[in-house]
Amino acid sequence: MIMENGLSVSDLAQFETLEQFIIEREANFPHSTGAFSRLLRDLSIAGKVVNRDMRRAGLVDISGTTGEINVQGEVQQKMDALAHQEFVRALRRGGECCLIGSEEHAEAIPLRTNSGDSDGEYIVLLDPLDGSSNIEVNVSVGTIFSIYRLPEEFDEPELDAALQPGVQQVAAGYIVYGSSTMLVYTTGEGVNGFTLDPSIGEFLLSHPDIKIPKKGKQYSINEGNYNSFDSGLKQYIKWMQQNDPDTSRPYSTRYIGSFVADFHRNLLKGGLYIYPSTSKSPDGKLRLMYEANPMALIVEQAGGRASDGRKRILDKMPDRLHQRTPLYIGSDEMVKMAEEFLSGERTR
Ligand code: AHM
Ligand code: MG
Repeated sequence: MIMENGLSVSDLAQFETLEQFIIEREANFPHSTGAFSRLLRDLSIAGKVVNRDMRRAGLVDISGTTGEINVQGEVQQKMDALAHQEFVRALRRGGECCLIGSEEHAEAIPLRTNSGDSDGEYIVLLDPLDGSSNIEVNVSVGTIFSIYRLPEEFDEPELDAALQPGVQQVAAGYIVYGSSTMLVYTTGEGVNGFTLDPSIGEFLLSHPDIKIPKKGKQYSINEGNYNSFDSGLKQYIKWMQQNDPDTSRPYSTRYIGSFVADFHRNLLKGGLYIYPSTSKSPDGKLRLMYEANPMALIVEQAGGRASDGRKRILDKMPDRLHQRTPLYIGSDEMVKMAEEFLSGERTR
């Protein structure tokens, strides 16, 4: 039988669903309670809801701004607010999460109440919709999530429980709403990517065990800010632009302005994404806890590297939920070379 999308039922049967994959992995841990699997299921369900809403943006009144300014001082898009609500709702309903930190909410959101509506042991930090100003112009956007366990010393979930370095993440992932919708995640044992088949509403394993090439030929940075980059970074950019066929230079610039989309492309093809400190944003623009850390865990699990230019992202000790960090992330050799230029060890 041929389905609407041209795939036959037997084609689809070749693919493992996200749910099957999670259950199989869980079976490797004999004492697992299934809570973590249910948490991932809740996140994937929210992702499907956001995906559905986004596919109708432009037809129904969900694109454009809410007129509010979010905690970052940025204009909040209606889809930002909607995506935040969908993830909070799914996590609250699912019961496995005790604390949420979201880009769209100033404070951490505890899910345990006096009525004890959740005994969840997991903390989820997320950017519900990254790059959302791109929705109006039909460019890919994404959700990024980071998962920690509630440390034993905390009886009740509170912000301090979430302020753990990225190396303590138990899992991290993103959903890219692009020409197709993909969920990519890691639990610290490699990285796997699942493509949403809209005809059956399931994420199917399409990219098993993703590895990022050691070096690439593309770099992603907002070069409009060039004048405020530090001199090491300017030298590195000039190096990437030089003509040298032996090292495949000049490299190409690819910058969508949607971190998840830029990261996803670089992960599959090799490349480097940079959001450095600039005079306007001395600490960089991206947020450590729900943008840099989860992507850093994914990139390292795929064989790549993530740093703030000097230090490994995953080792940074956070002091607040919405903390920013400069970010150099992608192919191992490209990030290392950036660090060499920034330290002055290399000038050309
Ligand atoms: P957001 O979380 O408010 O959407 O901001 C993050 C976005 C990233 O997706 C993107 O890479 C970056 O901001 C683009 O910033 P700029 O326009 O300064 O280049
Ligand atoms: Mg963001």
